Amino acid sequence: MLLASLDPAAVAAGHDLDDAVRIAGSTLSRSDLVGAGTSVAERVGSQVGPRGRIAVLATPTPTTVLAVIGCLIAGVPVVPVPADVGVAERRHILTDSGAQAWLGELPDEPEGLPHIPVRLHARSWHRYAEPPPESTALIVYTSGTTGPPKGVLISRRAIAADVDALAEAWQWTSDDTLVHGLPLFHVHGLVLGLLGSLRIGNRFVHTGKPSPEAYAAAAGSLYFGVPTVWSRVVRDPDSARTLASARLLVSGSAPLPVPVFDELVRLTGHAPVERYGSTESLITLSTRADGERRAGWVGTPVAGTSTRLIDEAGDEVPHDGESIGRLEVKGSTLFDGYLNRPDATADVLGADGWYRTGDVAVVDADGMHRIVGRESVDLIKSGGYRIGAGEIETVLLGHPDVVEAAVVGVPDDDLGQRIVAFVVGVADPKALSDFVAEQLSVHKRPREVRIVESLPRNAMGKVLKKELS
Ligand code: MCA
Ligand code: AMP
Repeated sequence: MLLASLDPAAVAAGHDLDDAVRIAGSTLSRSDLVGAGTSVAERVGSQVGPRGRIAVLATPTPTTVLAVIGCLIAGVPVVPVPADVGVAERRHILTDSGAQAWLGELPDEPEGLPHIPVRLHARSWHRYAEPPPESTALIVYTSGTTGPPKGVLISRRAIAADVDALAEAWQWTSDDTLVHGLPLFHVHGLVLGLLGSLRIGNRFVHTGKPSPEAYAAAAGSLYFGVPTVWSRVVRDPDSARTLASARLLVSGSAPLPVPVFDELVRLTGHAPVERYGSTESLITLSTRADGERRAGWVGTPVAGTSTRLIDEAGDEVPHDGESIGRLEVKGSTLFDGYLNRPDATADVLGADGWYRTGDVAVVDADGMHRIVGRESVDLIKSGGYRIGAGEIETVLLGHPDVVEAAVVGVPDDDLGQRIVAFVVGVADPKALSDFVAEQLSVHKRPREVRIVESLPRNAMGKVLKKELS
């Protein structure tokens, strides 16, 4: 069973847990999750049927938790919609996914879709058969270098395989209390944090905004964060020291700067576990609870996963800790393609099962991996969010005051990369930034808009992004 701790028979037989999930000031027991989640499943099943797809505005609330659990019980794929989504991105996600209804929280503008409410106090004890492992659990929208976000088809099998592999690497058990304050519309917060906890059966605490104080107050044993969170934690030494009582601190979604790693060691006594992955592959590399944790390195393949490094000629690169190659991964945690996009799927997923990650890496003789960078400057990681320069440029070019636009990620101590837009035109920078936030989502808004006379271009007319910073 995917959500193994929510087995109705086991819960009825006394394997309950009073505080299985704590989120937004509410506490839900396992029997609350089973009873209310099954009631959601009944409604979803009767309104959209097993071939349906359901949009969930993924705010960090009990409603969202029950909406996701209900769909997973019913076997109906969930389309998590970013909580801070804007107009154009919301329309794109709804149209592309073919979602038939909103479940749970409602956005300002439902775009004509019906609404299925989540009733927190409703209960059903109907027993559903477990949907097939190959069926789609989630369709998670993620940015590419160009065009609007693509829907990544994630199966139940991939989620189960990844959580089990990470449990083995991190010695993650039902005795843990897992804490994070990450969004529930991406793999890190939703798949690893929430669904992982419901599979393993540990207590799960969502802190709301992932501030150092909130992490310190949560008294967890296992903490997840993106590097921006950890860098904020080490800048608050009192909160950081409180985390000394934890068992394991885990960082991922973007490179953890070495000084932040070192400060975590100094203040908490813990060398953080670093792990690497993507929406398409889930988490494929990690250092281990019982192994070396080396600053700047993301570990070895998790159980069921293999990797290879490929050079320009398509040959394998030696594992000598220095030779750089394109990282490819293969295994049971991979996605089943992009929804409606066989072309884009074929670009990254070979018939031989290797997924081309778009990242470049080195591997040492012990199989330890270091991510060196990305192949494309057009994929930006800011605060752990993956953002395509192209989608922001398209929105900016749709503004009447903009003649030309180029978007880059500039190194930033707090966010890893900061989104900066270079714009030719007579425009108000703040208005342009707000325009992107309204159309795409708040976290995609440029931190800076610089109005320039012209953009540097090569002889072919292509913008020279490396000259913009
Ligand atoms: C920001 N603000 C602004 C502007 N920029 N206001 C006006 N104009 C601007 N240009 C506002 C924000 O809305 C926010 O307001 C406040 O300023 C602080 O913003 P910020 O610095 O962004 O901090 P934050 O809102 O606290 O966000 C930092 C964060 C966040 C919490 C680290 O970036 C985050 O949650 N990141 C996680 C992303 C993630 O989960 N990625 C995983 C992808 P206000 O305070 O009012 O809100 S999955 C993945 O990558 C794979 C599978 C993997 O490996 O995990
Ligand atoms: P996303 O689709 O949001 O899951 O982003 C996936 C991308 O995040 C990867 O292809 C990497 O570029 C980056 N990433 C994830 N984890 C790490 C890490 N530990 N170190 C460096 N980059 C990472």
